[in-house]
Amino acid sequence: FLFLVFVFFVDLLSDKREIGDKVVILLQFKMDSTEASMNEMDRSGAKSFFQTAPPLKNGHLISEKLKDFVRRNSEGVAPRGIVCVTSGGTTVPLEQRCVRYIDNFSSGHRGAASTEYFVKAGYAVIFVHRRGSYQPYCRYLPEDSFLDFVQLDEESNIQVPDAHAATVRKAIREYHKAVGEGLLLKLPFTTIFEYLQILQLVATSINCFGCNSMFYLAAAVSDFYVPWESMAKHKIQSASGPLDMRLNQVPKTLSVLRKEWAPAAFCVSFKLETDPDILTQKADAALKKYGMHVVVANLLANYKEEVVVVTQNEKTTVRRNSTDEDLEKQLIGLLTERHSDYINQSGTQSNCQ
Ligand code: PAZ
Repeated sequence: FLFLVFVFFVDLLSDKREIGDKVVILLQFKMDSTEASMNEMDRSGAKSFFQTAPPLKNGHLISEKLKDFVRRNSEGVAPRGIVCVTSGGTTVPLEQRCVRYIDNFSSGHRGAASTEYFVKAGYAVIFVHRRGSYQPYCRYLPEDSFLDFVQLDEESNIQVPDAHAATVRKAIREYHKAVGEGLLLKLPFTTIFEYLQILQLVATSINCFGCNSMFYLAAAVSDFYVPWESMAKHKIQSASGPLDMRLNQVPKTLSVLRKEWAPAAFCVSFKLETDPDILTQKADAALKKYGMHVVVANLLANYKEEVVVVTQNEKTTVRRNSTDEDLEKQLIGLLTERHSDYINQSGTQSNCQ
């Protein structure tokens, strides 16, 4: 009888384990297939987005500029770090001959300030920015007219008033140094169509830098758009009454960037929210979903004062110490450290010849 109970017990255990294994395998399969189908959806979504987007007007020129910039910064013995900083908001045109558009909140100040600190840290920077947004080294523009910074003397020579002299001198010096040393390439965009096509060109151009490349994606990118082929050709008329419009979802190109365009690059994306209760959970989700190395989480209410740097292992709050200081100084300090750790752990090398 005891022997029979023992046999039954062993049988039960092995069954359980088998059932357990089956469940694990099943769950694992479900996760893999969901992830795979999501990646496939992102990939095919991106493909059809690019196929139907109006082609870049100056795509050839941008490619040439990128080629030149990559060549210049990959010469020399020690590999230089290269970073693509995206900055400002993308627009979604509602008409092909665009009179109206949907915009995204971003002045471009964060991207402009960050670019300065990346250059200071020795990086070559590709500054992909919204036309008319804040620019590195002259962040006091465009809000303040440059005419406030100059005056004419008795002989009509242009002078900078003493009150602004130190700021302007520093800006001129640092800007010309960055440009003179070939460390800054500026590429402007306005629409979501331009932005994503430029991002793809940049990513595939700097892929040869391997782990020495970084993406710092601070731009506020549209989530919804009107596909070009279904967009009104001319100005939408108001006489026909209220406007009903269906917006498609913009494909999630972050995972395509990570997996296909620049798989060895160190990727930092930003997450802006208005509800503090969901901020870090959304950042965690973006980290996993798109395979980002870092997500910088910020709230609309205080994004100039504080951000949370989220990685797989840490959540570090970065606060600016005073209103005279840029938060980006500390933020870029932290990110360049994390990038160095990544380079040390990663095996990939620059291969731009
Ligand atoms: O450009 P800016 O300095 O006015 O603002 C920066 C920011 C808030 C747009 C940026 O920190 C950010 O969160 N970008 C990502 C926005 C998004 O989640 O789409």
